[in-house]
Amino acid sequence: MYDIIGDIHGHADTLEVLFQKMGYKRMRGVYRHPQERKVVFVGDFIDRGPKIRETLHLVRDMCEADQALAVMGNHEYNAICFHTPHTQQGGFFRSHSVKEINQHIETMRQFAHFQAEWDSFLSWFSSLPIYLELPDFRVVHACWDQKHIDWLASNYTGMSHDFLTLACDREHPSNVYQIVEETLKGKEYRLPDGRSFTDKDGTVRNECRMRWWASADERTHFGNVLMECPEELKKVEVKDPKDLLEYRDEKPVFFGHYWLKGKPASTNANAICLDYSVAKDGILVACRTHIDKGLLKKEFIY
Ligand SMILES: [Mn+2]
Repeated sequence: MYDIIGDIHGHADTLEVLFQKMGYKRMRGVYRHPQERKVVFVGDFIDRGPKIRETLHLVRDMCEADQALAVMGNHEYNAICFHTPHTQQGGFFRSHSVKEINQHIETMRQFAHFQAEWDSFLSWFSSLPIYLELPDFRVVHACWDQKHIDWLASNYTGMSHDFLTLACDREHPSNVYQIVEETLKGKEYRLPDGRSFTDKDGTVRNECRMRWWASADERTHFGNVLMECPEELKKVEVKDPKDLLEYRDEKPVFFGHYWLKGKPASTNANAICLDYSVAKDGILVACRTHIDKGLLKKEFIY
């Protein structure tokens, strides 16, 4: 069975402590579990933290030794776009303006003398799946919307130049931009009545991230449904919560991405976030799974 691990963002030492807590031992250069458990990583290995190279080696080595699976996070996707030249339009698939550079600069600094190694990680990022549908559960970095997953299942064959051209064109009628953005970065909800708010970086926004995993009985007010909900909307009732995406499937889905705070707890037993902000004074969280009488049992380890 599997241990699913949340967003790491370069915190390799914390990752090694977690491996040891879970009984993994380094053998023949790679962390392995004596009872042949395997790891699934939910993506976001790079940017922000102090040991990005070490994290990438730990994670990729486990994947290549068949001890782990991994999905792509938005930071790996952004890195692919940042470093791939857009041959039709010039420049790169991701803009190189101040905001994008700042998000990625820690990774570049740590790879300053390791260009060939970085190139090999970039091509590894491109090989990562966008989601995993395993027999007992699912994994995605930010959002499992079945209609997006269905589209990817029948159309996605890799991060080719053609695919990036579509995925980075927000005006293109194909909707590929939205499919990739929402799956890797989450769903946003447009605030009602033309409202907006100023976020912590001073950016004025008229959309908020949705807690698409929230259980039905929690979805009463905007304060329960939106992340970073503007104060004045918190007590406003959601008129038709059924219209918002909600995860109702029996098969559990694990994801990361949302910078949750505090101790791990899931409000929906079938949609479990494992990102508890290790890169912002939080903790790195794993979920240990096993099958008991046909049901998937879960236990947080941190
Ligand atoms: Mn993320």
